[in-house]
Amino acid sequence: MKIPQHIAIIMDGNGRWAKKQNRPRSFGHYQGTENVRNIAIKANELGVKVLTLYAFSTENWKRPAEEIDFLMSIPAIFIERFLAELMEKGIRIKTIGDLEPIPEKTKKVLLRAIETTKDNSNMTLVFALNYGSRKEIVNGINKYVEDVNNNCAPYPLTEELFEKYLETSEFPEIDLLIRTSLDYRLSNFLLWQLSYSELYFTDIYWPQFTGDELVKAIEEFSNRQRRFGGLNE
Ligand code: V0D
Repeated sequence: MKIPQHIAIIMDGNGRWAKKQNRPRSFGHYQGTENVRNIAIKANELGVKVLTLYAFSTENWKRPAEEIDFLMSIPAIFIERFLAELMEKGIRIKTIGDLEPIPEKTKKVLLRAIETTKDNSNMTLVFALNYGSRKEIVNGINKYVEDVNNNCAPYPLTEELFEKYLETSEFPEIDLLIRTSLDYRLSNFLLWQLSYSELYFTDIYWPQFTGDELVKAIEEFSNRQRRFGGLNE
């Protein structure tokens, strides 16, 4: 089985999963958080180097204030519960997205977790927070134009150079995107970076996407690589 170096996941279906059993959406988010731990541990065991998770999109601010408050409390819950384990397993936390509008309390927790785990080198767990791909691309263009104006970058721009202006520039190419809960959309997630990635969609809700399901997705990825290996672009 060929293991992808970098997997990205759209963790959809927490609310739907909760509703199906007459529980509040927050219960779905809570179970979804537990599952982030399970999948991160499993990915690390399998030898994945980077796992990027879409935790909060720029669109999510449109949700009810109560739900946003709950979502913003999740990083603290997660870190309180799992930081020791992340340290033990050598997992480093990073974020992409604009942290500026994130509540101060949440930001503090995030920055501390990033700092505490910065020397861990087995796997990087990247949370996309207040992330939107078009915004990332436009920000990158603006930074590039500034560099050109300051004579710090050559003109014209190339693909290779532009990638340095994306927030994912330090990470390897994304080999595999997984989206749970059966919506066939990218929802403004890593549009540039997913150009050549394998896409895997499953009807399983995120809280039920187990380690075995991750292995299934990787097996499918591995088979596609074998079938098309070398011949595809
Ligand atoms: C809710 C399902 C982990 C999707 C998973 C702020 C939506 C659970 C984190 C997390 C969220 C983020 C940063 C960090 C540690 C943990 C998280 C949010 C939502 C939004 F340093 N899960 N998770 N953050 N969900």
